Amino acid sequence: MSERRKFIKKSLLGSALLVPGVSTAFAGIQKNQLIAEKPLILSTWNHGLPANAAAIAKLKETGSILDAVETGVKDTELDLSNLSVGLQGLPDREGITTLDASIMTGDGSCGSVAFVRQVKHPISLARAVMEKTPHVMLAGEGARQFAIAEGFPIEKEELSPKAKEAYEKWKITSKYKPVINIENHDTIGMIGMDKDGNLAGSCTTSGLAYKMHGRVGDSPIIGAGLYVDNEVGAATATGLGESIIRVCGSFLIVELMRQGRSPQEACEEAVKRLISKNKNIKDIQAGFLAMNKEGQIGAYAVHPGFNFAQGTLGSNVMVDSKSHF
Ligand code: SD4
Repeated sequence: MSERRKFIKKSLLGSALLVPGVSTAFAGIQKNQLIAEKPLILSTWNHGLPANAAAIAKLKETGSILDAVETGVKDTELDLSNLSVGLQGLPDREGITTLDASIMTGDGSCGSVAFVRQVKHPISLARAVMEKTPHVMLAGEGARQFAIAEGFPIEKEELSPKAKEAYEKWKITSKYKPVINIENHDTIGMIGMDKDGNLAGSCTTSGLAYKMHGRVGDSPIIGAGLYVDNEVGAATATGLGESIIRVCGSFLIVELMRQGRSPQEACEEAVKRLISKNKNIKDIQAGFLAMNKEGQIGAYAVHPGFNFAQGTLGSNVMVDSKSHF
């Protein structure tokens, strides 16, 4: 691409980014055209805006993209209004909130925790698994024991007032049916690149509301909810975890980018694959978010309603994703 075309594309994007907090129409930007500046942080859904801001502040402070993606999603883990992330999230069928999280850097280092209880920052526990154990994933009571050994505070096990109220209501019928963009809409997946092109990502969730006790979604599964490779790019996922695991969604996107697809094309192909492998697609929402090493961005979902926050040093805006239906 000529330098002039690159400049025009950057300018177009720049003008979209000048209005903080204003949603831009991603649909208007052609495939392959979205080139953002570095550093770049992308994260899923509206809570991505404050999360991106926390990530960017951390990046400015330490210069570490790993620190940035950990700190960014910690903000969401503490957000009491978010009922799909952190200990305030909606519980499983038994009334117990269990958390899943993963973290990864572009050199292949990764860590995750699944089905963990009483830990306020599962993302930091996932980072500790990555940095302090020979393993990639710890689950359930073992993950909690590791948290205790590492000095993480263990929280009292009680539902937040909002979650308790919702759970009591749910118990009246006790029916579980994932509802598009209502129940499945709040996980945070964050991917970021520093000014030198080093990548990292994080993903954290309380999973699906009223899931079976022991259910683990895509978010802590490296390759499903998150995948990062410094040679290519990064991807993360949100939505019905079972549908995402079936196609190894985030890994699939990174591999498609490795073969030359743009992040947008890769996200669209992954959604197509997901649709082909899942029955009752009208009841399933899933969305993917990706970037490549050049700073090109992709986002695509099964149904309308998915959005993401795009942050750079100078701006932080919401962008609407396109969808298959
Ligand atoms: C899960 N993928 O546990 C998560 C849920 C989610 O936005 O993404 N909600 O299946």
